[in-house]
Amino acid sequence: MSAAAAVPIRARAVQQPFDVERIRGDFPILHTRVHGHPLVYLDNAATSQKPRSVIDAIVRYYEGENANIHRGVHYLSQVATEEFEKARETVRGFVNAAQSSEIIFTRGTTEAINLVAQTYGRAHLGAGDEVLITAMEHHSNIVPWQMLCEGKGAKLRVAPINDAGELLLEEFDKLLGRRTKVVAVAHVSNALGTINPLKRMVALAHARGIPVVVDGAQAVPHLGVDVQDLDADFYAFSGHKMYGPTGIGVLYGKHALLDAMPPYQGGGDMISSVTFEKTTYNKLPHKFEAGTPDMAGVAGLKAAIDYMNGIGIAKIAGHEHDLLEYATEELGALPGVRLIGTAREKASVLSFVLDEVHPHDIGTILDQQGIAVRTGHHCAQPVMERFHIPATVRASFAVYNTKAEIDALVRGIRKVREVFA
Ligand code: 7TS
Repeated sequence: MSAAAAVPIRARAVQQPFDVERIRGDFPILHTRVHGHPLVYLDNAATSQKPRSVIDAIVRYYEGENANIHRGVHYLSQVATEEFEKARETVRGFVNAAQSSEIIFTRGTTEAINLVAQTYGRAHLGAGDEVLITAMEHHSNIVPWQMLCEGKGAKLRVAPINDAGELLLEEFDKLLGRRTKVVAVAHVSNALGTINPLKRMVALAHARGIPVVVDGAQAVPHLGVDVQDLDADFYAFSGHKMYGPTGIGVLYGKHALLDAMPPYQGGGDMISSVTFEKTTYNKLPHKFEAGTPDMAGVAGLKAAIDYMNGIGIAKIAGHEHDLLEYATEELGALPGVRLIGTAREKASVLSFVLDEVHPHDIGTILDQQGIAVRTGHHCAQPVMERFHIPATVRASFAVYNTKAEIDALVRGIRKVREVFA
C-alpha cells in the first residue's frame, strides 16, 4: 500500500509543516454539525469539500471579472479571457503537459472520456476492432466505449483483476492485439483504491502502437500526475474531486492526436469561419470548447490547484497514506469486517462489507452519528460482481481528514454491530 512510489517528483515549492488543524480551518463546511454530531466527512471520492480560497475565487470572478471570453474588445471580456487562459496554464503545470493547448476544459471526467470516444474513437474504430478496458473501471470509463462499440460493430475487451483488486498485467498484455484500437484505464480505482501500474501499461500498449486514455478522476487529487512521464495519450479528470468546483474538468491530450481529431460539439468559439457551405474549425484547444465555457468554474479550479500546490502534493499524499494505513489496520481488526480492495498500491479509498449487514443500513447508522460515507456500487457494478457482493461501504480520505475521524468511524461500526447483534 506504499503511496511512496506514486508520490510525485514535482512538489518543489517551499511549504509550511503539515498541520491538519490549520488545513481544516480552510474548509468552512467542516464545521457543520450533523444530527447533533460534528461532521465526519469520509465521502471524498464522490466529491471533496472546497476551501475558502476556491469559494472566494468564484465570488471574485462574478463580482469583478464576469464577461464572456474570447469575443469582447471591452475591458471585462479581456480580463475574463486572460484569467481563463492563465488558469489553463496553471492546469498545464499541474499535470506537466508540454503545451497549454493540450488542456481542454470539459464538464468533468465523464465528458472528457465521452469526447475521446466520440471523436478519436469514431474516427479510428471499425467493425471487428477492439477497445481494451479493465475490470475495475467506473461506469464513465465503460459506457462511452460500449456506446462507441455498439455503433461501430466493435468489441469491448476487459482485462481481469485478482482478489486483491490488482490488475493482472500479463493478462492485460495478452489482450493487446492487432484489433485493439484504444486502451482506456483508470489510474486509480474509485471502488477499490487500487493504483494501477500505469507507466508499464502505457508502455505495453505503445509497444503495439495503441493509444491510452486514462481516467484520472481518483488519481489527480492524491498523486502527483505527470502526463509526459506517464506518456499518457489522453488523461481525464474532474475539478470537484480535487477541492475545486463542480461542473468543470479537464481533458489532456497529446497535441498531434488532438489536432488530427474531428471536433466533438459544434457551436461558438470552436470555429474559424462559418458559411452555409462549409465551416472550418478553430485551432487547439478551442476546437474542443464549443459554446460559453464555465469561466467561474475555471477560476475555482485554478484556485484549487493553487491550494494543493500551496500544501504540496507530496504532503497531501503522505498524510492520506498515513490515514489509509491507520484505517486499514483499525477497520481490518474489527470482527466481521471484510476489506474489499487490498492491493499493495492503494490511494485514499477503504471499501468494506460487514457481516451480513447491508451497506445501506451501515451508511444510515453512521449518518446518525454524523459520519458521511458512500454506500452502494460506486458506479462500478462490474467490480461488485467480481467480488460477488451487491455493494460496499466506502470511506475515502482527503487532506483534511484526521485519525480522530477514523476512530469515530470505528466506533460507528461497532455501534452498527451492536444494533444488528
Ligand atoms: N472515473 C472515476 C474513477 C470516478 O471515480 C468518477 C466519479 C468518474 C470517473 C466520473 O467523474 P465525474 O466527475 O465526471 O462524475 N466517481 C464517483 C464516486 O466514486 N462516487 O461518486 C462519484
